[in-house]
Amino acid sequence: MACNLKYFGLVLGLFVFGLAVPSAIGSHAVGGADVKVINDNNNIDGGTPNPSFDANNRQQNETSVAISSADTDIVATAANDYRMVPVTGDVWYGLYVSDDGGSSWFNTFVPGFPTDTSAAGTSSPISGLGASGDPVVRFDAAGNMLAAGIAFNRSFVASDRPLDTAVYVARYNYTPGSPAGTSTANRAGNPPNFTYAGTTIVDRGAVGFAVPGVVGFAGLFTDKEWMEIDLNAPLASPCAGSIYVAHTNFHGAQGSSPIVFSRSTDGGATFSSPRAISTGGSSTTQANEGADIAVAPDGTVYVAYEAFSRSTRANSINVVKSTDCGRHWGQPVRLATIGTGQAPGIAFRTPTFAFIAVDNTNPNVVYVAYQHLAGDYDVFVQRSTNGGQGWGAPVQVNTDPGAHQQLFPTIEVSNHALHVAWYDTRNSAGTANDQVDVYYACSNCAGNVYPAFSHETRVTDVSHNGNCLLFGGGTAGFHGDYIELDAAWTGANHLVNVAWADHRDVSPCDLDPAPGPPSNNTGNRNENIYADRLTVSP
Ligand SMILES: [Ca+2]
Ligand SMILES: [Ca+2]
Ligand SMILES: [Ca+2]
Ligand SMILES: [Ca+2]
Repeated sequence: MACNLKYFGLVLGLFVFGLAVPSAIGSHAVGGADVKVINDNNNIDGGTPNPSFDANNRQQNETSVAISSADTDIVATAANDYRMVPVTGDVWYGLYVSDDGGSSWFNTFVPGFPTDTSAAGTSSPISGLGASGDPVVRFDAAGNMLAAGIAFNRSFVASDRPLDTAVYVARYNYTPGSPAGTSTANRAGNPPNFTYAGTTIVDRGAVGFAVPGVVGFAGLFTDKEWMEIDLNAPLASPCAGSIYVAHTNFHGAQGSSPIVFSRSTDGGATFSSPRAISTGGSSTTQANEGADIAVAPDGTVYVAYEAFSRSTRANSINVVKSTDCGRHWGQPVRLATIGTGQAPGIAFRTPTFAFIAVDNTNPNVVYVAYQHLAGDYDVFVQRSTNGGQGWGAPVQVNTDPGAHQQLFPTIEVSNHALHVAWYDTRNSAGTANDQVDVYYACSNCAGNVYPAFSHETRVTDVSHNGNCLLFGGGTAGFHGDYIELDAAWTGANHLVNVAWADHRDVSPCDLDPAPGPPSNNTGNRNENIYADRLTVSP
């Protein structure tokens, strides 16, 4: 996201554990041609942008992905979308929906963007806020779509905007057969098969990014939520249908930053008051970020997050657990001490988040993924087989013949198989790390049993230069802070949908850190979202 609050904890920690070695077994995962998700203008000046059309060829990054549990042909992704910057001056929440498994994509926005004068827009509780992003998209068991994000005002303005930072969830009812709506610069059309049904504030604060005399920012900034929905049948989980949101509340640039948790038991109409879940136990830390949620097949809720200490400079990955639908939480369990910091050779920031998934066949088998810096970054997974109390040794998922960067892991489980994808600079020349690809591997698939992982599959058809300076007027790199995959089991194979930010359409790629060139409409800021669907054998 465009704010710079997510990675205060850029310190080096100790790395004390041994590593298992991935195995290499024959082909098992087959990707398709990369599909361009963004409806842009192929680097031609195309006039007026709107939620359906990136006419000015601007940036999109930071992807979430979900496959509908009602119909695996329906896939959603979402991103920070800068297409309206020439009109509104800031980023908004781009929502992209496919009804053919990811072969084609409808583009729209969550309502409420600054020029949205529709009834849906003006009645939204985030109407009046200048920016929105940090997208997460999910489907409930009936196929309804939920879109979680943050919204805020970037500049310090006081009395006219009493609410200027929020975590929210927008709901789209599944309406099979309903046509795609029409978007203009003043309204966002409905995705095909969905009908927008309102937005609810989960948490709110007030923040000033440029308060006189204050370093960093003042106030409460509600940052980077993640969302999961309990998709279990009512007989399997007492919490079936619950919607869970976890996010980080930054209290000033130097204050505490607990992970807080909220739940909805009415389909997103209302949420419980957010409560801190990350500050207990003997290894308590007041500074946390990067939370992810997983729901077990019995309804147990797990949250993983990164903790960092301003006094000891140690960063760690931690997990907390609730067995009563998020009402009460156990003490945090620390499973890894990690190295963090800016990835060498990479111009975009590389913050560390934690990611968690639960085996759908066993509620006590839990996986956590993270990136660890020891000279270069690699992607690691750890597993618990006793409900998160004890954790096995870290397993390095990626091979790394050239000591390049492996970053931004994303994990999910389908039918006992663990799927992992990440950004990878292994195809850069020599010691450079400028060429970015997406790679994929799995465990408990294709004859591999954890801790063995499959051979790695290159998802991207072409590499892209991740170091293009697309932000700050041509002075700064930014590539989003995460990517995501989702997986579904068909009865014969796993379907794995991945989406990522990509610079292949950026022309020319600005590598000069001096200011400029100014943004044009013909491609020098044309970062886009691309996606692929892999078919993976059991
Ligand atoms: Ca591909
Ligand atoms: Ca590496
Ligand atoms: Ca420049
Ligand atoms: Ca674009």
